[in-house]
Order: sequence, then structure tokens, then C-alpha cells
Amino acid sequence: MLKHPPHVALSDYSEGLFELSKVDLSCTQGQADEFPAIQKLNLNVDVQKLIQDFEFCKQALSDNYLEERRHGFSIPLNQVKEILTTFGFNQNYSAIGLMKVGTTELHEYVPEYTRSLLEELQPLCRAHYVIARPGLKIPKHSDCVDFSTHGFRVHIPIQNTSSYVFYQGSNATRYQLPPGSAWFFNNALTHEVSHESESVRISILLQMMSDRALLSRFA
Ligand SMILES: O=C(O)CCC(=O)C(=O)O
Repeated sequence: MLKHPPHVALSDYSEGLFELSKVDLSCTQGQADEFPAIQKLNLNVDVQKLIQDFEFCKQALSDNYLEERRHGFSIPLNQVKEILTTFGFNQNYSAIGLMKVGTTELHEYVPEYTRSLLEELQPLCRAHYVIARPGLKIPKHSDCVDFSTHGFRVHIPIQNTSSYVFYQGSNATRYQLPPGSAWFFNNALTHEVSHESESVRISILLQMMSDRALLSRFA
């Protein structure tokens, strides 16, 4: 039986698993508790254009995210899926990769508006659409022990509000992130995800490689 510590890094199960590639994180600095849990970024986001772009990608693509990353795993993909499923990343959660794995380049199929928005946040090491279905519940976890190995996560909700609870000491704080803005998301802190609406929630999740690019956009 697998044990599930609150820290979700798959490397807890197998050394090196889910590590990011060499291009990742060359300029990442800082520690989790130096950053807020959630922080709005100073960036114009045109939600209608993002939805149009998503609809275009959705026609052409299926959930490819883990498949794309499979060469980075040191255990078989089905074991990766099993671990993620036990954390709540199940049939209620799918992802479509937007970047060529192991590079800082976006896929050719990323449409123009989304491309120009993401280019403003480069250097990036990961970016994907997330489709979260009603009933999604990802229990308390953190995605990394420090930024020096994972970079800075940003969420851009494009359809439906994203809802999170962050735990810091004895405090639990709920955040609702509506579409129309980009948000720094401190995924090194313990957090919990749920989606209780009756329609799907769509967002872009990405990982910035530099706190410089991030801090200059803190609104
Ligand atoms: O909202 C999501 O899609 C996943 C959130 C999450 O757990 C994370 O970004 O670390």
C-alpha cells in the first residue's frame, strides 16, 4: 500500500520521479514562506479570447499531459497515475500540455492570443490547461518543499471560479480566483482544492522559472 504524506512530490515514492528537466528553474530563488499564498498579478487577461483558444485546442487534443511527461518518470506511468489518482487527480481532472516538455517553448498548436499572454510570463518550464469537473476534491497537499526545485506556479482561471483553502499554522484561508486575472499560487504551502459547481472549471496552470518576472507583476 502506498503511504500519502501531505507533500505530494512523487519523488517521495521513487528518487528522481517527476523531476523537472535541466532547463527548469535555473533562476528560481526564495523560499515558500517569503511569498503570499495567493497574489494577483499585474497582467491583462482577455477571458473571451482565452476561451476561444481553449475551444480550438480542445477540438484537436486530448488529455496528453502525463503522456508528454512520461520520460521524466522513473517508475511506470501507470504507477504515476495510481499515485495521482489517490490524491484526487482522477476522472474529474484532465490536463492538456501547452509546452514542449524539457524546453521553454510553447507547442505550435498554442493559438496566438494565449501564446502572447504566456510569452509575457517567460521563462516558463511548464504550462497546461486544466479541466476540473464537478465533484473534484484534492485533499491537503503541497507540491514542493521549496521553490529552488519547482519554480513559481501561476493560475489563470478562464471558465468558472477556482476555489482553494490554504493552511498556514492554525489558519485555514479560502481563496476564490475568478476568471479575468492571473494569480501567483504558492503551491509549496499546504493547500486543498475542490470544485463544487455544476459546470466544468477551466484554467491555465503554469510554472515560472524566475521570481524576477514574478515580483515585477505583483499587483
Ligand atoms: O486547481 C488545480 O487545478 C490544481 C491546483 C493545485 O493543487 C496546484 O496548482 O498545486
